[in-house]
This record gives sequence, structure tokens and C-alpha cells, in this order.
Amino acid sequence: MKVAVVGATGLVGSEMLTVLAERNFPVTELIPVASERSKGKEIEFKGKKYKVVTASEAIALKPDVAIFSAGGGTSTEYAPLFAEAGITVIDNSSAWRMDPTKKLVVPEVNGDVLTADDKIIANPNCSTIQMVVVLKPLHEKYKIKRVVVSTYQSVTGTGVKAVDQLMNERKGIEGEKAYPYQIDLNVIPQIDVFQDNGYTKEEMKMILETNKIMGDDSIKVTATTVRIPVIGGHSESVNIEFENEFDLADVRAALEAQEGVVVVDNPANLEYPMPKDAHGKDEVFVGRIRRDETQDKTLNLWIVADNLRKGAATNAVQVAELLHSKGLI
Ligand code: A2P
Ligand code: 11C
Repeated sequence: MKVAVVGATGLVGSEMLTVLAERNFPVTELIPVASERSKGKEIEFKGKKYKVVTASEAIALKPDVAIFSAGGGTSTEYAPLFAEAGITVIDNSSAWRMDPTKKLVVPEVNGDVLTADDKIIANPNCSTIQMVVVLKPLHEKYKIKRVVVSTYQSVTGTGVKAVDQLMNERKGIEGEKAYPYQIDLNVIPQIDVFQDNGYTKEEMKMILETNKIMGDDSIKVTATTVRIPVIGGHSESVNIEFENEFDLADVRAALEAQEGVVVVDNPANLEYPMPKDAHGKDEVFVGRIRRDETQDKTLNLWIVADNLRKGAATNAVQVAELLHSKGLI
């Protein structure tokens, strides 16, 4: 399989290379793609060195699949050009997610929607992915009516500049700022830009993408997304109201049986998921599973995942694995 990674020099792109190697995706030739600035730079993959090329050059090299994480602008411009050249695109940007003609895929949740006609496939937002993997088995069993989610998101979701801001602030060094405020020793209740309804774009992504992936617009979702001075992953406090009554032991069993989910929930031993433990892992971790005692048929839980892994690179590579196993690439 000839695989192009568009944005290979970026934070998510380099994680994609790690995940492709770790999961032994059958890469016969890697085509690392970045901007004109990085052209010719060498990238090492599985002990071999590959030269970075531009997006136009990559099309001419005819990869079987191209995984994009180079920002919405690059995806909007180049994904259609790759697709027209017969190259299947898996796109990690938000450019195509809500396009009704494009599939938005988390393999464990709705991998069955993929067909041979899908040439540009969208990878959801990180905070959405880790939540829907957990919601899926619970929706099947008890039918979800409403979800109230608050997030605690890692600075890696913003990119290298934000990681540098946090580290510089920690060391007392002046530098470039990714956020309008100090992030170290602080919490910023804004992720992405504000919309007319008072919600941020990140909050609207969690709402709209969840409905699309779950294939059910009747699920009501409300979200507050928050940036915290953490690196290893995103955390989410999630309150879920069901149509039907549940049993806590059955909820736990359903989550334990869910592919891609690991239950870490043992309060007696102070065991619960934390971003420092999720860092570098492909799974979604869930804990603090308990009844909301203020309302019937309602559950509280805590979800943590590495946003650069399952929230981005791992999910994209899993989509590629699924396409490959279905013979679609
Ligand atoms: P470059 O390193 O040459 O700027 P991040 O998300 O960490 O900011 O990374 C963005 C990634 O997208 C980088 O690999 C960057 O390459 C790449 N990129 C930016 N613009 C383009 C473009 N026009 N074509 C291909 N890759 C691009
Ligand atoms: C964050 N969720 O943590 C964002 C990053 O739509 O893929 C990913 C944005 C996206 O800041």
C-alpha cells in the first residue's frame, strides 16, 4: 500500500507515522507531504528515510490512500484533487465533516457506513470521537435521550505553539502565545471561536458530529469545552439520560465488551482514568461510572483518551485499516 501522509511534519501527522508503524499497516511506500517550506526534508519511517514532497507532487506519485492532517484550508483545496486522481482521502480536518455527501467515521461506531463510493472520508473531532465510542453500546442498550458534557482538553489539541506556550510559561520564558490568556495555572473556558448562539465551534462540533456519527438526530447533546494546562489527553465529564432503566453492573459489562474501550473504575483503590495514563495509548478509558441520584435513568461517567491518538491519528489509521480489510483501497 502506497500511503501519503499530508501534514507529516505536524503534531498529528507525526503521530500518524508512529501509529502506522506501530499497528503494522502494510505500507510499501510512504509519501510524506508538507508545505513548500519543508520540501526535501527527510522523514524516517520504519528505519527508512523518505523525502518530504508537496501536495501536488504527491498526487503525481499516485498513492492508494492519503491521510490528511494539514488544516482545513489544505484539505478543502487538495482533498478533491486527490480524490479526482483516484486516491482515497481520510481527512482529519473539519472541512468535510458535516458535508451530507461525506461519511464521518469512527470504525467501532459506524464503520459499516463505508462503501466503494466514499473517496473523501472525514475523521471526527477528537473530543467527539472519545465520547461516541462510549455512547454507542449504551445507546444500543438503553436509548440515549440527552447528553450533558464538560471537557478538560489538552493543549496538544491546539498544536505545537500551545505546547510551547505552556512550557514557556512554566519556565518563566516569554514567547509566542497560542491562547489569548495564560494557560499554565489557569483554565480557559473557550475552545475555538464563538458562534452567534454563544457556544464555541468546538462545542458545536461535539453536538453536530455526535448526531451524525450515531446516525440519530434525536439524541440531544449540550457541551461546555474547556482548555486546561495538560498534555496527555482530553478528559470529559459526561451525564447521560436514557429512555430506559439501566442496571449499573450491566452498564459496566456493556462498556467492558465495547471494542476500543477500557474500563478503569475502582474507587476503593483510587483507580480512574487520567490523561497522564492515557498518553500514547490507542484506547478510550472510562471510569467514575455511577448513577445520577438527582434524576431517574441517568448516568454519570468520566472519559479520557489521548486526543492525538484515538482522537486523531489512531482513528484515521483505523479507517484506513477498515477500508483495506473491506478491499476498498
Ligand atoms: P509544514 O511543516 O511544512 O508547515 P500542525 O497541525 O502541527 O500545525 O501541522 C500542520 C501540518 O500541515 C504541517 O505538517 C505543515 O507542513 C502541513 N501543511 C501546512 N500547509 C500545507 C500545504 N499547503 N500543503 C501540505 N501540507 C501543509
Ligand atoms: C482541540 N478539538 O482540542 C480541538 C482540536 O476539529 O479536529 C481538533 C480540531 C478538529 O483544540
